[in-house]
Amino acid sequence: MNKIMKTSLTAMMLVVAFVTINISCTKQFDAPPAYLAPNIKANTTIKQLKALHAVSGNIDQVKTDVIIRGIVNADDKSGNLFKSIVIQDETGGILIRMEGSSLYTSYPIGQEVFIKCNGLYLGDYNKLIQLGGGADMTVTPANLLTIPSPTFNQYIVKGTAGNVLVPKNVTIDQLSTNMQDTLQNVLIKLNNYEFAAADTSKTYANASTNPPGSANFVLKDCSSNTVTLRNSGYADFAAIGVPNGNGSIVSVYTVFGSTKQLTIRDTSDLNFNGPRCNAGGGSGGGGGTGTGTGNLLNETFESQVVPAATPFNAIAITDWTNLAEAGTQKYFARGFGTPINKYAQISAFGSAQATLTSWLVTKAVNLGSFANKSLNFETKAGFANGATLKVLISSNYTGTGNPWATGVNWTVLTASFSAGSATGYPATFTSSGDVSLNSYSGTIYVAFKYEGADPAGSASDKTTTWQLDNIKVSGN
Ligand SMILES: [Ca+2]
Repeated sequence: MNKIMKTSLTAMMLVVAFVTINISCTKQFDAPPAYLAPNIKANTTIKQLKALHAVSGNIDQVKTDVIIRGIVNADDKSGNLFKSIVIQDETGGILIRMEGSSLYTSYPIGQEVFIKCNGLYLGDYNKLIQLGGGADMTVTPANLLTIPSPTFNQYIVKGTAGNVLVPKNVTIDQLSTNMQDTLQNVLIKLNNYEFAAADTSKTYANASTNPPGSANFVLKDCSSNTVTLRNSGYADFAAIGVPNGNGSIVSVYTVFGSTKQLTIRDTSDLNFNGPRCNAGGGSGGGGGTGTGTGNLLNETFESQVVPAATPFNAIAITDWTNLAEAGTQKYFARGFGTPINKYAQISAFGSAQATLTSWLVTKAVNLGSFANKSLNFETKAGFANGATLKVLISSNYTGTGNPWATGVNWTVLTASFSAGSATGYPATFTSSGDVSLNSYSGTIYVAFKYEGADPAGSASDKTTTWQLDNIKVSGN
């Protein structure tokens, strides 16, 4: 090739490169970068991988090109898990031991991961199978080590984010302590459980001891079936009082030897707000015992899945109601910041709906026999131009159907709301203050009602974006 040809070829390549850069820059202003699926496929199920670890106490190194795929069902965000995440596929689940903290910033709940297992190690902690990065053979039984953080990208490839896992509805009899049980490390839901009466004034764990202590609770159902709930003293909910009613619990199913054990991600995994097993016909049965501080509802929205870009997910919490009375817009799970804080968000902005009225209603809250009961929540109003958010309470809503149906009585509660910013978002959330619920007893529902408008033109717009977080009902 002569020199002139070389020069013109280089010039042409520069032109091509310039055009390419220019196109990609323009594109990024229009839309978020397209998601590129990783060029990797699983060749082994989690069940098949676990079968390579047949004897409890052994350490088995994976020596072939095994690739598994799973969705993260639990991470270390609340601190209840430490240096680990849990993933599941259609065949089972497995705990992944990983070095480092705040793993959830890279591997949050809902994240799809592919793991290249060649060179990694399988072991078990009292029969709960785990995948790790090494083995300490100097102790008996040998100790499975974490995957070192500099090698995360060598072994773990991230796929799609924001996958929604629906917990499997199971009964206690379906759970076994066999090491190869396919429900171990899988997200499950048990119904009609409650804390023992003697435990109802306790906190989730012992946060105030040094070091903080974990706590085991024996949960029981109304037929005297039992299951152990284990909470870490390092969990950010360790100091919160346990709920006192009866209901469903979502958790990752684990074992400790021959004990069936549950691991929750956050307190929102428990929905113990119904009447207790032996509530009888007495008034207020099923509520708090009146001792200690009762945490009757605590919704932080942290278990919601928030993808990096649209489409976002409508708020979906067991036994909550998220419906539009006029228009079609629902409350969405959104988040902001690093690490991300998640909340509920509603806005008529860009909806082109002349009238928008949307309801977000909590699950049933049993106020029990506490003398003092109060509601707290936090709001932030962005680009405020008149759309309102109100908080209401009902004693006769049933938890299903339209909250605005004839015969359902709602009372507007007085609370402090974000004053809002007309040009953006306020820097901080505004606390509602303690809203007294002392004139209420028994089962109640709390609703947030958004009223906005996005008609043709902009003169009558009421499109304020409201953000809502940390909804708490407590008693003492
Ligand atoms: Ca939150």
